[in-house]
Amino acid sequence: MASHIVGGLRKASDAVQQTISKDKKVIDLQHDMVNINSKLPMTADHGVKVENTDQWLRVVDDKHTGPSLLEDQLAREKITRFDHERIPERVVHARGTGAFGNFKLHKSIADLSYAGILTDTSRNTPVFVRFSTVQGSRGSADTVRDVRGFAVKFYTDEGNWDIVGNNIPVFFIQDAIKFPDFVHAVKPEPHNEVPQGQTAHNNFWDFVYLHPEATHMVMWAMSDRAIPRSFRMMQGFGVNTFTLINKAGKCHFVKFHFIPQLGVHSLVWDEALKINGQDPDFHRKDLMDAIDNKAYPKWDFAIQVIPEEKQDAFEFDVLDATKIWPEDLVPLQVIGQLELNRNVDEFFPQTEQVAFCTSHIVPGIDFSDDPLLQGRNFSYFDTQISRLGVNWEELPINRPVCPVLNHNRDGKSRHRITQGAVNYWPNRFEACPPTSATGEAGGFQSFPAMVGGQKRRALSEKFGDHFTQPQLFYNSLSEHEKLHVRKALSFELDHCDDPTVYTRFAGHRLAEIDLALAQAVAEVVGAPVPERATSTNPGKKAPRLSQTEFVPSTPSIASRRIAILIGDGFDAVAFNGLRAAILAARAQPIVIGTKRSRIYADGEKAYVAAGVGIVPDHQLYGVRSTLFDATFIPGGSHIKTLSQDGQVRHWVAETFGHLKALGASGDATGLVKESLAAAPGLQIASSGPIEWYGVVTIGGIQKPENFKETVDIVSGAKDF
Ligand code: HDE
Repeated sequence: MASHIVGGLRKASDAVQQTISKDKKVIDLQHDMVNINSKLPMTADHGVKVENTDQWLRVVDDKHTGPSLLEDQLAREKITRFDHERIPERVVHARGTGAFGNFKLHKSIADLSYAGILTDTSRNTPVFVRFSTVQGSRGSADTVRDVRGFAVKFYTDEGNWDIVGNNIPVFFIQDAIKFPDFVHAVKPEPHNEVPQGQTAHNNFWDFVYLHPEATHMVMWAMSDRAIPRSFRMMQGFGVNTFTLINKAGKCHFVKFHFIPQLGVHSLVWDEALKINGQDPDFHRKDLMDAIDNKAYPKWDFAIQVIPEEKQDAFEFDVLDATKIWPEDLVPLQVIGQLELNRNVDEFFPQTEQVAFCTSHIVPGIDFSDDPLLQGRNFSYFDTQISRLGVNWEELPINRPVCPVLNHNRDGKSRHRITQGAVNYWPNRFEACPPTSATGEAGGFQSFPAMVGGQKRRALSEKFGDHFTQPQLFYNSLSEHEKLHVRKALSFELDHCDDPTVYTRFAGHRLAEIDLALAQAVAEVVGAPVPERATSTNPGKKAPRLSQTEFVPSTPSIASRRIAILIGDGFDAVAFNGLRAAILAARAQPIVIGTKRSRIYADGEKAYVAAGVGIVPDHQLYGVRSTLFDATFIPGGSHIKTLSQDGQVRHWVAETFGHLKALGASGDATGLVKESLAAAPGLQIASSGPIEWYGVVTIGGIQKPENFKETVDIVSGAKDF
């Protein structure tokens, strides 16, 4: 991976650079920036220059031994500051990474909302986006099976608007009051703090069995969506139902969507497990690398809209966050584009201190009675106080780009200095008036919804339908996605050692969704195999629930990582040709050598003095095939060395097993053939006539004798 010595600002392309240099948030943040490379002398926090930061002040004898003095205020400052470096990590979504970018509206929706950001197509709104996992702590691995957070802060001219979304369109629970129970159950268990970064444990599966409403989200979490290839290749969903209010005072229900222009792609589970150990920072590095390499990730921004009077027109409740609005019933309208184009300058003050709130909306957008959203609107503001202090909105990353002025004062770490003698309203100076007092336009006005009824702890009847949509989701998956769900469930329940837990979920709950699925999982995890379905599945499907339907309009390998394996004696023509082609396609060729010292092509030794040859990016034992999207091995005399190396053979077989493109030229085709012939994972049942899927060779290749004519591309990964 490329190193990240500088932030993305200096590396951005000219066009993006121009946009960035006018970006209001960039300008705003510059007020708080200092450059450690400025060669200015070191000072203490109170500004005095520091003479020595290496030795504590001591009373020493002639051998220079003796006690340290508490008097050393500089040493004490250094240690004290260090002692207090940590703040509480987020109670959920602790592990994450962020980047800056902008949002451009393509199509005004003035008929639906009067929000400036949704009507003014000339604006370029700065954004900060933070992606995260949910369960693990700050130091957990990136590629765990988990939901991914997709939180967007739009710094709009009218104030900050936060969409605090996920990469899965539904949630585990329907009522916010259940959130502490849910999070306690999913997090490491209280008696032993195990497991880290996984839902594969008794308490999670116990909870989701006891909450049938969680079944829909569980099906998504067991699908490939929960192991994305990259943050750049996943959808973002606002999940909750918000409302849009137009100038005429009409209200529409709305759901927000981000659709990646690169398409939706995932790892296979075996890859994800291995990458956890091989490169726990895989996703954050992927995002930083893409931005550094100017492959700026982009998402279409889309909305689904339901007019207020159609609230009861569907078989699901439009306020239920465990339900999607199927796209055949409520089509998506693409109205804008989100782009990320600048890496952070420093992780802590930006990515760690950014704080999102679902309650941060701007005029023209409003809440709905979605009971999950209502609770979230309380929880986010509250949690920031415990993480960052009551003045958290003054922190540079959180403060809006429009003026902020009010009578909220004081509190820990107050930063701003407000001049003037009053801090209340009304006041004799009429200082800092609300817009209701001046008649000025633009003040936030809540939608005057009619409400009435009894005070009760209740949800509408439609909230009680827990299985129609999980069935819809599962029915809509392709065969290989279904297989992956089955394997994921089998993995997770295998990690539950309490028979009550895996027996109930596998034998009963899954039979509400799909009998064959329940039977297969129950058998493999050792639960009684159910004989009949516990709910009828009418076989209904909906569009775009399978991620295979998210293919980019122009397929591209841009930003993909392609390994080229070489040793001394590689074929320079094949190597150069392929590397040039990879670069031309704006992908990243990454050279993996038998060593990270200079490697020479066939016949090149004579030129050693002239410094030809190539210094690889990595040596073979420093990385693994799992960290690359494809592999190419050029022919040449190096094949003699490579083919004797078990690591190379494993690399080839693993690449194939993980369904990645594998290229070979000349003598390398023999190496590929032998490595694949020896791989046990390929001896698998077939589901279609796809032989040598993804293998491209120049110079001919014979099928190994024991190789099945038809290879199930999905199960290629079976034994890895
Ligand atoms: Fe969150 N959630 N959440 N959540 N959530 C937090 O806020 C909460 C929910 C989501 O990158 C916390 O700042 C409640 C749904 C993201 O900083 C906390 C409920 C969705 C992030 C909190 C939910 C999310 C959070 C912890 C149920 C998808 C990370 C730290 C009623 C739409 C944001 C923090 C970031 C973080 C509460 C459910 C997404 C405790 C009470 C549904 C992406 O306030």
